[in-house]
Amino acid sequence: MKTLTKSNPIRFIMLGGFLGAGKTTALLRLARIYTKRGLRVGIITNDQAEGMVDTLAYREAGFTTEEIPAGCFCCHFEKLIEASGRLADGLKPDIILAEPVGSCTDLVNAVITPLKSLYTDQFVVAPYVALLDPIHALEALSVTGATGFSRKVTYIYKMQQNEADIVAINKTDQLDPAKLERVEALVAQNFPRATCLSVSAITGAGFDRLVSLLDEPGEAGLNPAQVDYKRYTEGEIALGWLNAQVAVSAAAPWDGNAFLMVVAQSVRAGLIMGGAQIAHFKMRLVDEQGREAALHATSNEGTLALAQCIDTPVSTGRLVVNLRAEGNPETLQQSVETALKAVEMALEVDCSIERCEAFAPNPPSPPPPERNRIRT
Ligand SMILES: Nc1nc2c(ncn2[C@@H]2O[C@H](COP(=O)(O)OP(=O)(O)O)[C@@H](O)[C@H]2O)c(=O)[nH]1
Ligand SMILES: [Mg+2]
Repeated sequence: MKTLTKSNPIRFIMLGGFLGAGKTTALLRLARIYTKRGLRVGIITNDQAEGMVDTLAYREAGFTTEEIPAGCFCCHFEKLIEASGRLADGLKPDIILAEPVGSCTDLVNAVITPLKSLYTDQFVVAPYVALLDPIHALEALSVTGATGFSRKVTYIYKMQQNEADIVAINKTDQLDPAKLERVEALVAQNFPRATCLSVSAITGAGFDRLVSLLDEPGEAGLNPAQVDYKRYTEGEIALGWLNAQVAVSAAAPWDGNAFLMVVAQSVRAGLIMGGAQIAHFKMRLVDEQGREAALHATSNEGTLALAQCIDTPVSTGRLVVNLRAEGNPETLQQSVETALKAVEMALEVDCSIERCEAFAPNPPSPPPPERNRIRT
C-alpha cells in the first residue's frame, strides 16, 4: 500500500455526511494522524451562516482553519478554491481537510469533479467519504424504523451516501454487534457502489483502514449522483438553522458547565414542544481566559452531557450556539431566547445576545461547470 508522504500538489480530502454524523470529530482525528506523520494540515469549514462552533474546535486543537460562511461548498465552489489558495499561500499544507455543511449533497458533481478536472496542478483529490450516524441510518433506511426526520430531509441524507466513494458507518462504539450487522447490511443494500467500512471517531476503531483508503492513488468521485434539485430544495428548507453569539457576565463567578446544561435542557424542551427534530445542536462557551466548555446533542432523546468542561467558576464568557433542526426557524429562535432567560434566572447571570440569525437555508443552486474555473 502506498503511504501518503510530503507532496506537492496538495492532497484534498473532503469528508461529508449528515448533520451530527461525526465529521468534525473524525476530521480532528485524521488531522492528528497526518500531523504525526510530519505532514502539514489545513482545514476548511463551511456553514450557511457565520460564527461556527466547528471552526472554534479546529482552531482550539491548533489547526489552521479557513471558514467559508454564508453558503455551502456545492453552491460556492469559488470560495472553496479561494480558501484553499489562502491556505496554500500561508500554511503551505500537504493536506487540506474539508468539512461541508451537513445538509449539503451533490458534492461530487459540484466539488470533486471540477477539482479533479480543472485543478490537476494544485490538488490530488482523495476518494470522497460520507460519514453516517448508525441510529439515523436505522431510522432512514429500515422499513420498520422510527422516523426521526421527514422524508424531505431523509432524501438529502440518502443522496449524501449515494454519491460517496466510501461510506463510513461512525459511532460503532455505541452499537452492539447485532445492530452493527443490521446497519452494515442496510448500507450495503442501499449504497452498493460505495466501499463500506465501520469506524468510531471517538475511539479510533477502523481509522487505519480509512486512512489507507484515503492514501490510495485511485480515482475519486466515481459515483456522481443525479440529484433532484426540487427534492433537495424541499429537504433544505424543511431545516431550521440558528447561529447565535451571546456575551455572558455576572456580579459573581458562575459555573460555566451548569450554564451550558441549563441552556441545553431548556432549548431542547422548547424544540420538542414546538414539534422540531434536532439534527445537531452544539454550543461552546469560551471564558475570559480562553477556557472552553462544549455540549452537543444530535437528537431529541438521550442524556445531555458535556463534551468538554471548565474546571473552576468563570467571570465572563461568550457563548456560541449552532442549532440545526427540522422545524420552523422561529421555533428555534424562541427556544434559544427562552433558554437564555431561564439561565439568567437560574444562575443569576446576564445574557446579552450579540448576534442571532435564525433562518431556513437558501435553495441550493450550484453554478454551471464552466464558471468553476477561477484564478488561484
Ligand atoms: N459515541 C460516539 N460519538 C461520536 C462519534 N463521533 C462523533 N460523536 C459525537 O457526535 C456528535 C456530533 O459530532 P460532530 O463531529 O460535531 O458531528 P458533525 O456535525 O458531523 O461535524 C458529538 O457529540 C460527538 O462527540 C463516535 O465515533 N462515537
Ligand atoms: Mg461539524
